[in-house]
Amino acid sequence: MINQKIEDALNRQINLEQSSAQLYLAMSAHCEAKSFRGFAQWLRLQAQEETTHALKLVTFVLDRGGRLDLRAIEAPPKEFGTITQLFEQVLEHERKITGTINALFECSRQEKDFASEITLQWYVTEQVEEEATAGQILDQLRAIGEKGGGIWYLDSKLGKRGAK
Ligand code: OFO
Repeated sequence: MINQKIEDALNRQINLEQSSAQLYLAMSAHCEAKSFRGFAQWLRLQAQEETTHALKLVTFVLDRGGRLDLRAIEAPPKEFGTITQLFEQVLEHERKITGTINALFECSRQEKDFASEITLQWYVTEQVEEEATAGQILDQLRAIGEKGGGIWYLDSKLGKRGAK
């Protein structure tokens, strides 16, 4: 069984993961429209990963006898500025998600819901990787700038990302 407070919090996180997928898909389309197909591919895979994050939580809620409470997904922005500005938004978004995951982890600890705590450990670790990766891409973009050939090299490098 799962208590109501944890069930509600997990359902909110499921919605956030799906909003993340929506956001990254919109960002991917933005890059594609500027012919940056590598960044677009990287973000599309990121969107797929976010859907996987949502589905893992869906399975967990249902396995615990909880009720899935799906809500409307917030529409993402249509404009993201330059590629560097876009990745600033990726990093900012991941930091926000880290905050919600940490709050959820703390809540399961307070409620002595050990199964949730163990499941959420994976998300805590994943957020370290997500922030580090977004931060590295942003550092590289800031170092090479957007005017020379460096950005096209980075674009082709990120386009080689494979699905996890
Ligand atoms: Fe981008 O991370 Fe999900 O949880």
